[in-house]
Amino acid sequence: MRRLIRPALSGLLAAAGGIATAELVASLVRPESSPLVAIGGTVIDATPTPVKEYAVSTFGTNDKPLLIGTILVVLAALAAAVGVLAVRHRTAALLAIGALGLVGAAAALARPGARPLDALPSLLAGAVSAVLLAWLAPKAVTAPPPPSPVPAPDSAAGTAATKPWTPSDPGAHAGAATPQHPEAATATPPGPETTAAPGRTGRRSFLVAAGLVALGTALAGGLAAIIRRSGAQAADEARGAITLPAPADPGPPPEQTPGFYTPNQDFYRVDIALTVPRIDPRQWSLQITGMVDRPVELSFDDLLKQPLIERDITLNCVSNEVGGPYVGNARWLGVPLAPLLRAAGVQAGADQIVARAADGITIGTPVATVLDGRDAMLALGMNGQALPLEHGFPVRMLTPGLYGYVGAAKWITSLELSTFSSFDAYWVQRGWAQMGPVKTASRIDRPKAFAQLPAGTVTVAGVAWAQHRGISAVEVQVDDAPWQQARLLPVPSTDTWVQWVWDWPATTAGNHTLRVRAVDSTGAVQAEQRADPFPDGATGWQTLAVTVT
Ligand SMILES: Nc1nc2c(c(=O)[nH]1)N[C@H]1C(S)=C(S)[C@@H](COP(=O)(O)O)O[C@H]1N2
Ligand SMILES: [Mo]
Repeated sequence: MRRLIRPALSGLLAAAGGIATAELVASLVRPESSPLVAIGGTVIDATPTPVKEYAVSTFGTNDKPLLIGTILVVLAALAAAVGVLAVRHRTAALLAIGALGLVGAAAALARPGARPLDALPSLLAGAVSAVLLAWLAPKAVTAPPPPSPVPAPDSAAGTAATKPWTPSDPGAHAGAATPQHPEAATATPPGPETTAAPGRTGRRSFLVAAGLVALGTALAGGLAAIIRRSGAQAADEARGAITLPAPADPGPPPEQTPGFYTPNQDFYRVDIALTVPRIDPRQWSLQITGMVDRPVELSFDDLLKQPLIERDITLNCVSNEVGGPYVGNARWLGVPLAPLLRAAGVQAGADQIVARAADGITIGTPVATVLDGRDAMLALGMNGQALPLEHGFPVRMLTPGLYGYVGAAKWITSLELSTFSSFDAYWVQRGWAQMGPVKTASRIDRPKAFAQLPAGTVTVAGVAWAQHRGISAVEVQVDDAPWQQARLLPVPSTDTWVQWVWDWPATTAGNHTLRVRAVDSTGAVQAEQRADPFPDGATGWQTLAVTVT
C-alpha cells in the first residue's frame, strides 16, 4: 500500500498542474471555457430533475461550490489511479490523461454558445498533465526492498515494477541497480541506515520534482484567480459607469415598512450559471426574431432611450418549498416589453417567447401574458442600481405573476417568437410545467420555528403573495382555534407580496402550532394540500411549532 503513495501523488500533482494551467488559460480566453465549469454545466444539464431538486433543497445556494467540489474529488480519484497505473503501464496512463482532456474539451465545445477556442484549456490540461506525469512517475517508483546477501526471489518482482522506467530515469535506475551490485549487497550489513541511502536519493528527487510541480500549480492557480477577479472587476466597473435615466413612468412613493424591499445583496439567486456571465453592455444587443414581421436588434443604448417604467414586483422561484426563501421583492426599472413586441409585429399563432441567455438557458414565456397589460419588462435596474451581475446584468426579463423559470430570463441575448407546440424551454425539457403562474402562498417570518416565547402578546408576522391577482386576506390559526384575520400592510399594486401582522394573545404556556394561509383577490383560499415544487410549484399551509413559557 505504501508503495502506491508516491505514484498516486504524482498522478494528483500532474492533474493539479494541468487543471491550474487550464484555469489560467480559461481566465484569459473566457471563464466558461474552464474544464471544471464546462463539465459542471454538462452535469447540471444532465442531472435528473428529482436529484437536482434534492440538491437545491438540501444545499441551497451552496449547490454550485458543492458540484465543483464533487467534480474535483472525482478528478482527484481518477488522477491518483492514473498515477498508480503509470507505474506499470506508462502509455495507458498517458492515454487516460489525454482522454480526460478530450472529455473536458468536448464538454466545453458542447456548451451553448461555445466557440472553438473554448476547447483550448481542456486540451492544455490534458497535455500538461501528461508531460508532468511522464516526468514525475519515474521518480515516484518506490525504492526496491532492502538488499539481502542472498538475492531473494521476489527482488526480481520488485525490480519488475520499476522496469518500464529504468532506461529513462537515473534515480530509479540507481535504486534498481543497487541490489544487483554484488559488493554493495555483500559488504554492507542489511539495516535501515544502509538501505536508506538509495531510497533517500530517489525520495529526494521525487520530493524536489513534486515540490516544483506544486509550486507551479499554486502560481498558475493564483494567477488565474487574480485575472478572474480583475475580469469581474471590469464587468463591475462597466456596470458602475452606467447612469440609469429617470423613469418616464415613475413608481409610487416607495413603501416605508422594513422588509418590503429585499436588498440586492439579500435577493435570492437561482440559475444554472456556474460562472456569472460578464457581459459588456457596449458589446451587448438583443435580437427580437422568429415569428415577427420586422425582426429588430436593440443595443443597450437603444433601451436606455426608451421610456422607462419603474415598478415594485415580487419574484419567486417555482422550486421554493412552503415557507422557503426563494422569493424577493424589488423596485425595478425597465422597458415595457409589450410595445417592443407590437413594434416587431408578432405573427398570428406565435404563443411563446423563447428567451435565450448568456448562460445557455432558454425560458419560454406566454405571449398572451406579456401582452395582457401587466408590466412585463426588460429590466435594467433593481432597487435604484443597474442590475447586479448575479441578477442578469445588463438586461433581464420580468413578468409579474409568473415564476422565474417561465418569465424572468437573466442575461438575455435574444427573444424568439415561437410556439409552445414546437419548442420546449430548458426546464420544460426537464419535466417542469410549460405554464408557470405563481400559486398563492404565505410565509411566517416571525416567530421562528421552535422559538421559546414569554407569555404575553406575541407578534406573528410574515409575507403573502399571489402576484398579479393580489392578496385579499391572510389568516392565522393557533392550534385548533378559529382562524384569525391578520392585518395587511399597504401595497402599491397586486404585483408585490403583502406584509401581514397578527398580535397573538399567547397566554397559555406550553407547545403551540401556528398556521398561516392567504386568500387571493379572486377569493380563492391558498391550497391546503401539501405538494412538492415539481412540476409547477409547491402548495400547502406553512405550520410551525413554538413554545410559550
Ligand atoms: N439566464 C438565466 N435566467 C434565469 C435562470 C437561469 O438559470 N438562467 N433561472 C430562472 C429562475 S428558475 C429564477 S427563479 C429566476 C431567479 O432570478 P434571481 O436569481 O435574480 O432571483 O431567474 C430565472 N432566470
Ligand atoms: Mo426558479
